Amino acid sequence: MSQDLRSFLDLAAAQGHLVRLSRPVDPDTQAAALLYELERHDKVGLFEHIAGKSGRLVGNLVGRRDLLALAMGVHPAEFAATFADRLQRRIPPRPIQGPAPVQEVVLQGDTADLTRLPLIVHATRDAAAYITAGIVIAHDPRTGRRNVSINRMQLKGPRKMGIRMMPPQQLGVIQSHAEADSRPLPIAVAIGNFPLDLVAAATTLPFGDDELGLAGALRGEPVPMTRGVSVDLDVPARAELVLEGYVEPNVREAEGPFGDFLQFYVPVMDNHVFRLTAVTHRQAPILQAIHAGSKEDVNLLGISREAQVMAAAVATGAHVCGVRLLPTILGCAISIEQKYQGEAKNAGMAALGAYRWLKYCIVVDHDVNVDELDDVWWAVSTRSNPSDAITVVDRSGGFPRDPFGVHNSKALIDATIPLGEWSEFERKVAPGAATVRLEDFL
Ligand SMILES: Cc1cc2nc3c(=O)[nH]c(=O)nc-3n(C[C@H](O)[C@H](O)[C@H](O)COP(=O)(O)O)c2cc1C
Ligand SMILES: [Mn+2]
Repeated sequence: MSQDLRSFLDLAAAQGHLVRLSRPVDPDTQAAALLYELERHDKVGLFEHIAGKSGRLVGNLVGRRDLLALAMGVHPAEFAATFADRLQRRIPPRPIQGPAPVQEVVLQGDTADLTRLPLIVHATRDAAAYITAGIVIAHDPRTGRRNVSINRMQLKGPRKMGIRMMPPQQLGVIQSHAEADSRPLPIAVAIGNFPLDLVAAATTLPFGDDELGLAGALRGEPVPMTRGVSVDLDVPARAELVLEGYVEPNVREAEGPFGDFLQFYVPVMDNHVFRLTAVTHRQAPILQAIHAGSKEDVNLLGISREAQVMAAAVATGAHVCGVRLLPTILGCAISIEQKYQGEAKNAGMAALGAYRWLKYCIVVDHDVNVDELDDVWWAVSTRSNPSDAITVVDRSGGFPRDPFGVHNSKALIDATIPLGEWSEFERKVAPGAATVRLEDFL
């Protein structure tokens, strides 16, 4: 089966996790709230009718990790280990055999019109509708190497968008190389992707390491590509839609405000400007929207960072059972099977050091489910003594956009029980807990 958005939607449907929204949805006043509704219900949603726009929209596409695991062809319990293994591998993309679905419809010049697309307003004070789930493809003019990342883009006109891409983010660095020669930077923005490609795009690899090579490794086969119609770039041939164009050199314009991933609005800032040269798409394309800071956003950014934290904690010699970044990528819970007193602190410090933005790290015992915040907080409140459980590291630095200095220290919370005291701390279990079901008694 082809690995693309449509096959993934089939997979979600087969698992009973796809809902179709057949009634018209207003892109400015309803769609964003429905994304939260989808998250609350843990469903992938296909919006079949966005009022006044042409094309469909998918929401909460990567909210469920079990579906991502199935997309990788493994059992959900194997997800983290499989990702960590494939993160070390690369399968480079290759040209598609036969016609490219993404170029079934080609629009250039005045017929290419961004205002026709089902782009939505994500938060009440946002400046405009935004693209939040596009993967941006560019080549460094100095090395020729490709980079792929996710960057928000503000709708500004039929053929103009603002784009957020500041160094040290690699697209920003690449653009600065083009700008040094006063050259426009050609880019392609693919929307409606196979979810594993989004995971790859949200992963920070060393500069020059092509995220599409990781996407291929996650898929287990190359991402099929085709040549852009107006730019000298290859684009994902089975994406739903591609915007082709360029980033203007030496131009910055106001972009924002935008409700960003810490749930705050980032203020108006001077950012880059994208000029559209072509839109290509499939018939009845399905675009995608992601809420910054939503569970799926944390999934996308968290998966690779959890692998990083896991590797660091394991390197201390700890037996690590689980790592989860929740509910933002600034906090994490690690469960370990503790072998000696103090091991939790060593594992937690390694985690805090390995991932720069990590601000709070909570270490729990192996019987605590790190995917459930309630469970983690239960462990903190029942098993830790605040006077010695909390270790603060001053002035360690963290998330960089920090005008009020709330991210420049780190804390570790050791919520593990005193070593060897299982009989005192064992959780009670109701008789029949594993087998008795309410529905059998109705
Ligand atoms: C939904 C979503 C939106 C994002 N928006 C931006 C953005 O506007 N600007 C940015 O610098 N990074 C953004 N990111 C993060 C980058 O895509 C991510 O850090 C990526 O790994 C950067 O690629 P690079 O390592 O090649 O620089 C976003 C991530 C997600 C999942
Ligand atoms: Mn990169």
